[in-house]
Amino acid sequence: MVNAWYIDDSLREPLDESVKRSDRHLNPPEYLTLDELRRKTGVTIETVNVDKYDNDSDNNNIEEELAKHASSKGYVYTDVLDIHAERLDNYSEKLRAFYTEHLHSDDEVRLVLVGSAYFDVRDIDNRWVRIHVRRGDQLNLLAGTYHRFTLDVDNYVKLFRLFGSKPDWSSFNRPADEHPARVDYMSRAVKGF
Ligand code: KMT
Ligand code: NI
Repeated sequence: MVNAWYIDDSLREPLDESVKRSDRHLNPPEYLTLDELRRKTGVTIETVNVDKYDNDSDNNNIEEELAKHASSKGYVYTDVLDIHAERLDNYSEKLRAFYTEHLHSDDEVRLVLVGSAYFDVRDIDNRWVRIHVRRGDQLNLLAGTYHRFTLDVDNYVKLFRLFGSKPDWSSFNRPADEHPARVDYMSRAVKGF
């Protein structure tokens, strides 16, 4: 089950790594239900039974099985991102870019295979919402959503990435208010998504 909450944004960036990766709750904590999360940010969460894909009869690996499943749902490209210091090239640089507030022209869809992490998204009132995702959680983030990503204190996540069209790896750092995806996102936001 995914938890989402408003974070205490009173501390100025750049933050110590330990603060950045903490839950950063308000006092008292202010959680959002999944319905509030959708209405305030456009983010939806699906739960995928990843264990099912781990134990398939053809002895294919989980990534192949998930890719087949994704293709049946209309995704045209998938890959795996293993966010581990020794296995991911340019690890620190990538983490720095992921934590820089940005948006994309396409939806960002991420399924957690192993570990856990935080996705922070801006809500319609420009407040940061922190979403804690774990194995089996699939986060669907609309094109044009301002967001950022960080590992949590457990320091490891393996993500399955799903793309509805040919991957476009560009990120547009904030401010990108004139970006067509942002303009479109804002017009959906006023209608409550
Ligand atoms: C991105 O665009 O890749 C991100 O926002 C980082 C989260 S997925 C590693
Ligand atoms: Ni992104």
